[in-house]
Amino acid sequence: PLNLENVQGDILLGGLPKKNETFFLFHIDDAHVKQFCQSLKQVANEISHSSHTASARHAIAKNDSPGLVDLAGANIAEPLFVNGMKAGAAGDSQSLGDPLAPGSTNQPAWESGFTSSTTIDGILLVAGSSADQVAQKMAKVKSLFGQGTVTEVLSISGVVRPGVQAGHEHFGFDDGVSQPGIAGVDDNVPPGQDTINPGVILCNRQGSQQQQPDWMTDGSFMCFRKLKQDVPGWNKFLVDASNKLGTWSDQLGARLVGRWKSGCPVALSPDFDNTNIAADPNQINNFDFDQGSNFKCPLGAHIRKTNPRSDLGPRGANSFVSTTRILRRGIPYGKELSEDPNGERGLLFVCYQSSISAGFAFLQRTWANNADFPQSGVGLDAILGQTSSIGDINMTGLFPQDPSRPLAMAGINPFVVPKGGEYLFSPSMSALTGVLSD
Ligand code: N7H
Repeated sequence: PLNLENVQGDILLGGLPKKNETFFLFHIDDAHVKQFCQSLKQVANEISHSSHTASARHAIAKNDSPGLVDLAGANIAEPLFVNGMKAGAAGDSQSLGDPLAPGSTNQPAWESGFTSSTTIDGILLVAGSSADQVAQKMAKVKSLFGQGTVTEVLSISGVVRPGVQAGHEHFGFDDGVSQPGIAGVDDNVPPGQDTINPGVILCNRQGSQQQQPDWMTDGSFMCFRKLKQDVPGWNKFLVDASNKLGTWSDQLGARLVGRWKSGCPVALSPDFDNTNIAADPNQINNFDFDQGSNFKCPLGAHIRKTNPRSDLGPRGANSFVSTTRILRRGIPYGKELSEDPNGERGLLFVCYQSSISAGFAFLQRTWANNADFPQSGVGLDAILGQTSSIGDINMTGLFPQDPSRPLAMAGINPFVVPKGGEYLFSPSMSALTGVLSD
């Protein structure tokens, strides 16, 4: 049976409450791997597991480090993790479709920390109820790493949006609405929220797609992406395009996402934002898509691309769609548009899964970036869809009155731009205090 206390706190049971969160991305000094590993025992004492509700939590995840490769012994059956998200022939940024840096054939147009030659070997994440609390806790945990064992590559902080926007991402949509329930972990999963096998999220459990070395049992791969959002560009596009096309900006936005800003699904309320539906946990996820049709929800809407529900056949824990599910644990970053009109903002996207190739990378490459999924000619995912060259985005099905009418987002840049990221691994608590620190 699952031992929840063996699983790090950000993964199951909705993660832990977070208002502020800092991600410390570090390199492990080659000459000090042993000391680093020894310090993990102390660090693990500060790490919360799923059955705690402490307000701080940390994930240690290492990629590329000589230490982990040694410890792993046997091969890790996830080449995306082994090779990393980084640039270059072996890295995954190209296959994800991340736009290339000007003049480069293999370097993504990421911010410098993520392309630095100092590799990201691990990430420590601390969350809490204020920036001060997080800073203090981070300083404490960092002090537990042995002297000279780690160097900072990047430190990135996120913050939940203020007031009524709490829980909403920067385009204004309620986020974290649809998450799968985990069999044996989540009780009373509301209707429409599928229950998936624990092995879709945790390694070597029922439903895992890959067999990993024993020490990885109950760990989970973490995908981290810094995604910049062009909020004024998105808002302007919605107004301009909806004026031209005879709809209004909120409806166009809702149809591109598949939900209104409140979280109400367009599949249940195609014509207006029904906040009663959004407020009712028994309704907000209780829908399917009209198979093959886009009358209520466009086939290319973000939530239909990333969770096609019944589009591919009957739902249920053993359906194909259930093997692609992820647990999303991201947080917005950057100031409010009203406070800092020229500042950068977006989403520090985090998700957990037992297989990156079946989870995040599959959703991005095979569905979001595929103009012919779930049906020929529906276009890229308007939020996430990308090809390595920034091009036009075309979608059909945006207009309930005339579903074959195309919307061409011609000549504009996508509104979500990747700034960097990495594939990491969050080991179980017993691996942290045992095999990884011995
Ligand atoms: Fe998405 N958005 O604000 O438009 N996402 N997402 N996402 N997303 C969802 O159900 C958004 C991103 C998924 O089960 C909602 O929580 C933005 C990545 C999945 O019905 C909204 C960004 C990936 C779901 C957004 C972003 C996904 C989902 C609806 C980047 C993985 C659940 C609210 C800046 C590859 C689908 C909710 C389901 C929902 C937005 C990123 C995947 C509003 C702005 C990178 C699986």
